[in-house]
Amino acid sequence: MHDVFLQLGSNIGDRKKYLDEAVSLITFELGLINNISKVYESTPWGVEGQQKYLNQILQINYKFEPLDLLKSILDIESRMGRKRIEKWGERVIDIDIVFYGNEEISSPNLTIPHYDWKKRDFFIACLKEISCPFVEGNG
Ligand code: PH2
Ligand code: MG
Ligand code: MG
Repeated sequence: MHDVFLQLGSNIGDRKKYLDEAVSLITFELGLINNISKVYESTPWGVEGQQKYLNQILQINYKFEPLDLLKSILDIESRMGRKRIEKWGERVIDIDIVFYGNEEISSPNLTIPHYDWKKRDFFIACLKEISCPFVEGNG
């Protein structure tokens, strides 16, 4: 089993409903949720003129390989109506892999840990709340 941290984000439409839907799909299709943070509202990072985000991080036990996880996540995002029009465009749902155990992966389609997690307050807040061992001061 792999100890995986996923971050959810939504900044269009009924944001809370989208987070909740993602949480159920993840539970049924990817693995049992061990821990889940509160929902945080945050200012869009790196982009202007968009609605605020709701963000949340959850920790699951995942059985398969990182690329299997990526494929399943992209499939859930697209079934939930995610349209990829521009980089950092508004989105009904974004599911990012933050940590996949201790693994470090740098491939064209996948970077683990998430390339930017240390810079974004909303990642740190959620990770600290659920005592993520990969964050300094925790574990
Ligand atoms: N995700 C982005 C870009 N900017 N800002 C916030 N507050 N929350 C996000 O999840 C987020 C963002 C790209 O994935
Ligand atoms: Mg993202
Ligand atoms: Mg993403």
